[in-house]
This record gives sequence, C-alpha cells and structure tokens, in this order.
Amino acid sequence: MSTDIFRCIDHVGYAVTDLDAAIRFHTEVLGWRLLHRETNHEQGVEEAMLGTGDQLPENAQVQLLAPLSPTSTIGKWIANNGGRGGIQQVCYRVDDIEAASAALRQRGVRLLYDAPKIGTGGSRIQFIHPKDAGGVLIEVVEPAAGH
Ligand code: V0V
Repeated sequence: MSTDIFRCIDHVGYAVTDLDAAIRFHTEVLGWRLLHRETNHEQGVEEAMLGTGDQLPENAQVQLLAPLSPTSTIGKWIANNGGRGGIQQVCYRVDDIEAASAALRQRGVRLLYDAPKIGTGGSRIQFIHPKDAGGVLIEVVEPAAGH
C-alpha cells in the first residue's frame, strides 16, 4: 500500500512587513519573477507568488505574505517574531485535498479547518497544526485546475 500523500513542495511562505519592499528584494536582488499577486481577506493577507520565467509545475514557488491587520494570522506571527518577517510556513501540494485530509486525520494529526478554504489563485488549502508537525506550520494545497 502506498503511504504517499504529497506530490512536491508547492511553496515556502515568508511573512513580510512591507510587501512592495519584499517583492523588490526578491526580484531585483534575488532574481525571482513576480508571477501573481492578490488579496485574500479571509486569510487576512496581501500576497505575492514568485518563481522563474520558465516556471514548471513541479518547481516550488516563493510566497510573500503581508498582514492586512495587526490581529490577522500574519500580523500576530510578525508581532511574536519581534516585529520582523521570516519563514512562516511550508506548503505541500496534493492532487486531492479531501483524500489527503482524510489520510492525515487518520494518521492522527490535527487539521485547522473542517473543510478546505480558498487559497492563492483559486486553490483549496488546509493546514496541519504546527504543534502536531514539529513546530512547523504545514499548508496543504490542491491547485486550481490550470494553475
Ligand atoms: C503560531 N505558532 C506557530 C506558527 N504560528 N508555529 C510555527 N509556525 C507558525 N506559523 C505557534 C506559536 O509559536 C505558539 O506556540 C502557538 O502556535 C499558538 O500561537 P498563537 O500566536 O497563539 O497563534 P494562534 O493559535 O492564534 O494561531 C496559530 C495558527 C494560525 C497556526 C492556528 O497561525 C493559523 O490559523 N494559521 C493558518 C492560516 C495562515 O497561516 N494564514 C496565512 C497564510 P507556543 O508559544 O504556544 O509554544 S494564507 C496562505 O498561506 C494562502 C492564502 C495561500 O497559501 O494560498
């Protein structure tokens, strides 16, 4: 029986205090390209996805997450991190988020939501509680068709 759940690392998420400044650093200094930008009110973030010019589906992206308010998840995380940004999450990609969620629950980890929520680019997302994952916030994503 296969124990596989995840396909690949989809993205690494950085909490940032200034999204425009973080995009400038990642594009002008590190050489990534801005692929996508959106605001997700439910998650309390303005976010940007970065990758390469010939971004292949299996290549991980970089996600920059700026808080919409100090009481949002990212706002709280930055406050707890001394007012600085940093790595807030790693995100693993799945083909079927319902099947992945059921397998993870069956293996005893707590998921944050009863049902998946909407993430970047119309994807569906879920999170494993960091206390059940060695202190790391793990996001699980099923990308939207064609994304
Ligand atoms: C909190 N903790 C973390 C953590 N955030 N540990 C590792 N990584 C993180 N990112 C720890 C924190 O140090 C505390 O440990 C404990 O959890 C409780 O922290 P808290 O500040 O009281 O926070 P809570 O409990 O209010 O919220 C923590 C959770 C929250 C994980 C439940 O951050 C959450 O709902 N995250 C999922 C949603 C999210 O991250 N949205 C923004 C990205 P001690 O001190 O008790 O030991 S949106 C996104 O990724 C999108 C849209 C996308 O990808 O498409």
